[in-house]
Amino acid sequence: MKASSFCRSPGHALLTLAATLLLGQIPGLADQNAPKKKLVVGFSQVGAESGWRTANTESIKTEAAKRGIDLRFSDAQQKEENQIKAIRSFIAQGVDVISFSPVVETGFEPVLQEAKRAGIPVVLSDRAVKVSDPSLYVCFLGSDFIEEGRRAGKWLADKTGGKARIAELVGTVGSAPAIDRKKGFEEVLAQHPDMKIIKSQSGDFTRAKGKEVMEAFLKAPDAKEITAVFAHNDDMALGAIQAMEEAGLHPGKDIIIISIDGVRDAFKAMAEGKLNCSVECNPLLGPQLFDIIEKVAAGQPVPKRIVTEEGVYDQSVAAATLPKRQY
Ligand code: GYE
Repeated sequence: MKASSFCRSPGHALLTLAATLLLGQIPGLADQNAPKKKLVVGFSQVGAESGWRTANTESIKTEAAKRGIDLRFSDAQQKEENQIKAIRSFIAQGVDVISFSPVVETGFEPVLQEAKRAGIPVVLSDRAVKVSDPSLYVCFLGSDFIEEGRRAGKWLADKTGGKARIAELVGTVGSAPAIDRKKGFEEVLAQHPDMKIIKSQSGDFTRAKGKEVMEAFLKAPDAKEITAVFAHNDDMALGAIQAMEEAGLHPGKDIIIISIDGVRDAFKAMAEGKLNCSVECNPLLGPQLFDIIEKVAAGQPVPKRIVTEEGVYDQSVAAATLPKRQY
């Protein structure tokens, strides 16, 4: 039978047309064969300052690709103004969801209001913002940085019997992890009168600046008093280790070093006896982040805060754990 023989009369043709229009009203029937619209997500990343960040970026990009998401990725090079520009451009592009890892906690309120006015939901990844209106973002996925600071403090108190003169390498000034890790660490110190921070300076979460700051600490007249280093991330600790070695010291022995993140290079340094402990901060947020983003895009409810699960590793387990480490 020829295809044309289906529409023999004008009446039949009208009926066919009506049926087609009707089916078009029933969701899921008419567009079954139409290509699914890709979810468009704008993501503004902090930068590429550390091993943690590299692993985090990789996790986000891989997961987006796996799910067929159109990811518009932008690197802010650790500058808040670059992030604000990126978010504005995502709004102009009309993306479905915006996600970002804020360099610092404050200053994002106006641009978040713009996103809200444009009806684009925002999901925070890794770091938090301080805003007066919590409806400016739908969900914050990330670690409990205060708890990480506490874990570092407790480990150091145990290791040193509650006696330490500490040099602190602080993360990016004004960032959630720097503020909260210091807070948690100092909470523990408050219970140990013989544990004191005698030096504290920002190394901006990078290896190069961690090294620079440690060099300056080691040149100070009271350098010999330092018995421990608390670095807010592994990269700064690894920089500090270089500085100590260049100054003829034995990192991990002459000075006890504890840091946060638990990246592969930290495990290597622990296995070599140079770093004493690393508190875990999991960067592999991609799968959880896109679970949240897909729910948000589908209009489903998500919790306001999702905390990632993490542990503490020291030299006693470093060599055994290293081969299994994903980042
Ligand atoms: O610890 C550090 C990175 O925000 C948790 O940022 C993150 C921190 C991480 O530069 O290495």
